[in-house]
Amino acid sequence: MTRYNAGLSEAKWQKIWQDRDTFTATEDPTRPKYYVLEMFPYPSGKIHMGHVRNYTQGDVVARYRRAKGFNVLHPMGWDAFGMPAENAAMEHNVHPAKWTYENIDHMRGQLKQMGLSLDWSREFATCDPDYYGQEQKMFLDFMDSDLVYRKESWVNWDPVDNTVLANEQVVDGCGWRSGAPVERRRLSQWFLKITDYADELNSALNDLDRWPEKVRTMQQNWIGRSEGLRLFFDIPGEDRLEVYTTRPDTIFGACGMAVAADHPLAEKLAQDNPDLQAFILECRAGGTTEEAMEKMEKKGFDTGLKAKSPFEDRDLPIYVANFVLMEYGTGAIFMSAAHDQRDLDFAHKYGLDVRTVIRPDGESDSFHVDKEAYVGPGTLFNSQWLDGLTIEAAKAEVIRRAEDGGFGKKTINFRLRDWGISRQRYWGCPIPVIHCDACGIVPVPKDQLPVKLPDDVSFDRPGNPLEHHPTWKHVDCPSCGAAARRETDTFDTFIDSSWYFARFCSPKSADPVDKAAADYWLPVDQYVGGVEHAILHLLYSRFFTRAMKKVDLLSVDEPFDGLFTQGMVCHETYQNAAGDWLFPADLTRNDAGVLVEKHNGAEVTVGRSIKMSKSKKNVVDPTEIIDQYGADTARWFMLSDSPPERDLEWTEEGVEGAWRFTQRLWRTVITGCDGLTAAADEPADFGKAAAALRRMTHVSIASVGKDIEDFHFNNCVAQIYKFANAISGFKPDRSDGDAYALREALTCLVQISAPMMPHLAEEMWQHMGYDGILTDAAWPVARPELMEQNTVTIAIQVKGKLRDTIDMAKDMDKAEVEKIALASEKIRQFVGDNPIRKVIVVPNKIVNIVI
Ligand code: ANZ
Ligand code: ZN
Repeated sequence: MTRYNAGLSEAKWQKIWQDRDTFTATEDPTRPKYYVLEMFPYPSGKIHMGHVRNYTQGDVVARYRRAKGFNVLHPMGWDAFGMPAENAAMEHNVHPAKWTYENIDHMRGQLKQMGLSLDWSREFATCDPDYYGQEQKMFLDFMDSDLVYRKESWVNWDPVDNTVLANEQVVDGCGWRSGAPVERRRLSQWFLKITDYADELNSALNDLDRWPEKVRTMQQNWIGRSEGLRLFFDIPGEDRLEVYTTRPDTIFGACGMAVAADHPLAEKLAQDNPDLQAFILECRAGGTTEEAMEKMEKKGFDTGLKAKSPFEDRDLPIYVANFVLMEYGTGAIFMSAAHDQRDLDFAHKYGLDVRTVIRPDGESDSFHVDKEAYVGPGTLFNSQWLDGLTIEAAKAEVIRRAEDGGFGKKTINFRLRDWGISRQRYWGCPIPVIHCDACGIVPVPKDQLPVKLPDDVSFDRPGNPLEHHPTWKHVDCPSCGAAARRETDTFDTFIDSSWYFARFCSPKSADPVDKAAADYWLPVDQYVGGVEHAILHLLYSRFFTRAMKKVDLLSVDEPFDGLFTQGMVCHETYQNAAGDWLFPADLTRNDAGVLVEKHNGAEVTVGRSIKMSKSKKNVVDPTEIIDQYGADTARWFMLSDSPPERDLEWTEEGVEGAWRFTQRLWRTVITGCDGLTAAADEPADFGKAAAALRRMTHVSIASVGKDIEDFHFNNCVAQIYKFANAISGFKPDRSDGDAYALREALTCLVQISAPMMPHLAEEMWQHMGYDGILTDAAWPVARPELMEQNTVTIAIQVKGKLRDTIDMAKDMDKAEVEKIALASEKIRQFVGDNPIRKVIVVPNKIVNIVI
């Protein structure tokens, strides 16, 4: 028997699928649709094992749904704008477009080798002018619909490279390239009004019941809805100060006020206070990331001003503090030292009162906070008319009195900020507006879109190449004709990935989307991707879907009905004596079986298994695996060992095991078919073994289908192993029943392994003589009546000792069971001539014969 040749067979079937346009999807309202999407890759150069895992999982779902009769859309594209292309331009002097499209060509080839059931006719890259031109058009629609605005805001500024930095480009408070400490600067930036949808984006999470709970929680925390009070404090001689608090119950514990460095009051006071001015500048150094804010030492500057507590005759000192953010709430707070750790540390540092106003149950009124703030539940005290109330009741009471007195307003606040989308970079989608001294901001007329990136740019100095370009930004104002300037900022690349799923519905449309096509395909039924995108990408896509609905491009609110987040692919790490990391491919085992470096035989230190990463070199190149073992082996291994949401440990042994199984499956089918002729019609009678095999067949169909639907691919793998063993163990006699059962089993084995190992399955299907390709065949139907266990194995005891076991029909009559038991040859030997005193029958289990 010939071995299965994965290399030949995979190329053959990939060509057949391609020639037949097997995976090209067309809208067909008469059929139910199923849209499967994996997060599209960034074209970094080559695919990695994380991609293989992600796309294999999606492909199993897509192929299964297709077999179940769905009209499946399973597209692929490229998230192609972003910094790495510009870095390549700077480091290797290659144009970002060339770098990007060459990477895409290479990676497309790699993905095609995996045998994914993708509709390549819909492919696009977000850097295609055709795509980003539509994005620009949509942005103009958003402008018309009041979803866009421009305002000054703080950015990370690299004072050496003279450029704005994205948060990711700030490493430990310094610019990633220059290494210079980052400053904050105010620049005019474009914003999308995601906060208009904050409440809805939050509440609609409850309906996303096909999303992982943890992702919904992360989004909820990010949106950060809180209910609290805006409370107004009078300051003699100044405007009243508005604070936002979620703990109005602690008002009698207030020890002082704090305002942000960018608060109007701080800015005003700084005008004739150089020390305060210096303090404000100090606050502005050190980047805008939340992490940076979290980490820094909490500092304040006493303004000398006092605010009046609204409920009692007490003055509260006002500080400018570096931990209060202007962008959150009102940019001002009252501090309650005893019930907030940050406030407590601040109070200790600056000698403010610590007034304890909440005591835990069981504590007396002498309870007081010293070093550790009390933030748990309890009862109010030291608080006049709040004394004795619970925290919740006290909050409500303070809110009521503040509103009645006209110095407060109950409010809902969100942590979510509007989305700043301006990037001072070249390799992104140009923002389609023009700045005219006479007319202000003028949108580029739609018939002049796309605003294309210029090709001739240089990266020889820091900053934005579009800004440095000699001619590109100089245009005439579309409105008055005077000399004007193009916007040189480009979009945050998260915009590109916020609507690509919609573009796939009609990738060639002359509008951002063809509404009929989008109405047919959306929402995405199953989205698969990494949990690292649990917050931003998914939230932005949810917002974009709503914004696109507002401008009448879409009809749905939510883009992704089902979401699955896959685990990572991990591998052991290796180091030589000098501590350098080593690639697994550069190692081998010596005669003693010890892992050594190939080139010098030196022993290596094996470290624990962690996520594959280039920096630790614990990576395995998918292409090498596919060349050596075939795509089906790689796919099978990806699915086999761990539940798909968990991390998977990549091992050589595991891959070899998967490869051996492809060979075994092949042998099982070839051997099984050898000389097998089975009637097309189901015979009336089946022997015991045939019935058992049929039960296995139908149980396998049902459980593998269910496990695919539930993303339990490792269980599918386990079931297919069991099923293949059962088939190998089946020795058919010459009866019609046996032949039929065997052929049925082999057919179904091939069919249910197809989503995981599509090439091998096609080859086996062809070998079995079926017409047409397996990928077009329907998923087999599991017949419930054949899945029932209708025999039981009964233990036969003589005087309490097990002497025989007999398979009998389930739920048989007791007298009948007794008769069969007594007729057994073995039992007759043990009973001999002894008179039978009693026979006890425990239904479906035991027969005990007492002699
Ligand atoms: C008084 C108070 C007493 C507070 C207490 C907390 C504990 P969340 O839940 O995140 O909404 N806060 C408000 N605006 C702020 C800003 N711009 N920068 C820094 N902190 C700010 O948190 C709301 C709480 O965070 C508010 O409630 C406020 O401090 C603080 F025992 O007010 B609290
Ligand atoms: Zn003008």
